[in-house]
Amino acid sequence: GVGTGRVVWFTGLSGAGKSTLASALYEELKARGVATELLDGDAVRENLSKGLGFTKADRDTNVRRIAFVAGLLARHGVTVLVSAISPYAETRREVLAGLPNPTEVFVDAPLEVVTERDVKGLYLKALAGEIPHFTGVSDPYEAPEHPDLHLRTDRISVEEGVQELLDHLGFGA
Ligand code: GGZ
Repeated sequence: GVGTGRVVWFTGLSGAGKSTLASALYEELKARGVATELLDGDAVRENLSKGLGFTKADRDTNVRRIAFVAGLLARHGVTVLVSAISPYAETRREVLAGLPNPTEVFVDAPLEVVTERDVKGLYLKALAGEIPHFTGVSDPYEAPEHPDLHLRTDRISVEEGVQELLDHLGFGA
């Protein structure tokens, strides 16, 4: 391949902090002159995956599209940061296995914590039965059993999480 591309794949519940960590890492890498790109669930669903819903089939399609683009970029030397719930372990395993230098990051906060945070009010609606197929409430989330990195966002700050990521990825201090 061209250069030293890689894919850092953030998986976890809605509100666990995937996008926050991925965008903070993105800024840090950019500041260090690293060619980097961010594929965020929200932006992807407005563009690349517009029209897809939250059935298993649609989520898997979304995840495979993201992985396809991530692979193209990574093979041209880009450090690609993916932020998507990607709730199905087997689908994650399959797509990550096809990507160059993959790192699976489990962005983990207990359901009680994300429900309490409820940044977008989605958990309240989901618990009221107003959102069918809501991850963690009425739809599965299969946590990674052996992630490359496991970040408990209810226990560490964004800054600490970014530092762990930088250390793990070999960007040092
Ligand atoms: C989960 C949902 C749902 C349902 C809308 N289940 O916290 P958010 O709001 O900004 O991020 C969530 C996003 C999930 O999209 P992903 O592409 O990451 O999901 S997947 O990887 O499973 O394809 C959430 C919002 O969309 N959202 N409905 N039913 N999250």
